[in-house]
Amino acid sequence: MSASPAVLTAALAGPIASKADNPALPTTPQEIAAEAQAAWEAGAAIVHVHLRDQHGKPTADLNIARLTVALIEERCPVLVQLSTGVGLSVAFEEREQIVEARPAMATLNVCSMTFADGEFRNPPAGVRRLASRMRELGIKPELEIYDTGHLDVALALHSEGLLADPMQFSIVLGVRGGAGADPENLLSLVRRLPDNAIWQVVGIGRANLMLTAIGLAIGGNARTGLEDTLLIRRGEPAAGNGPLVERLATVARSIEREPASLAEACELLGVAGRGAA
Ligand code: KMH
Ligand code: ZN
Repeated sequence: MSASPAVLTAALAGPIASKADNPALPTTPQEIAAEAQAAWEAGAAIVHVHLRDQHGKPTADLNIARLTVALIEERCPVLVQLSTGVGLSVAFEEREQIVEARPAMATLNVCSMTFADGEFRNPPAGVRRLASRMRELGIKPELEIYDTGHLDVALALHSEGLLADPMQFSIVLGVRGGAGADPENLLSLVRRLPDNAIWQVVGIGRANLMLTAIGLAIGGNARTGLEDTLLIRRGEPAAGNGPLVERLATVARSIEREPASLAEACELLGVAGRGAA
């Protein structure tokens, strides 16, 4: 019996790095769409997208969001997951508006936390409001879990009826302020997930490859991309998201987990795609 397909996600740019850190980092809607296509062709079923304004700063501008989603959709049928994390400098009330661009998926960060040198504010009332709006719009939440307490808060939201099954978790390891990039942290979080949960590993920085490989080996899905690691290996900047996804797809295949097709990813996540298998 072959193992289940692995849903691969490409986090194309994130809100923090700039082209000075890696010239391949996409920041305009056109560049983001081109990178989404490269990630799709390399095996990603989902692209996780942060938006930038004309100065390269994180933005929740709905026109930019709508344009970016449309440009991606013109190029390929990959599922678009917009980040409601946006960037640490953007107020929660602006960030939550992003779901009005009606992506298939969007992130839901359930707790406030120290995030490297900044503060990531996710106030309880705002999180409830956003979860409820996403449920109303049929947008699948990607539940970003940076530590064990975040998982407990997500489960409480589920008990309140704000999150539909199956819950989809990103276990994020390696953010300073959250759980460290350590396999033991991964295992302890995975053990606490509900039985029917779907999950992926997000490994920030140098441990990206090691943590995503472990996650795939123990039955999870995995994310990579320039948001998570600017380097493809020590000292070598990644040439784009395509090569990072290609490498992750190779890891998945080598342990008999084919990258999930769009149809397989949609079925697993309970998300409506746009046709192609
Ligand atoms: N970089 C942070 C603002 C998300 O995409 O929802 C957290 C973040 C989470 O990127
Ligand atoms: Zn993100």
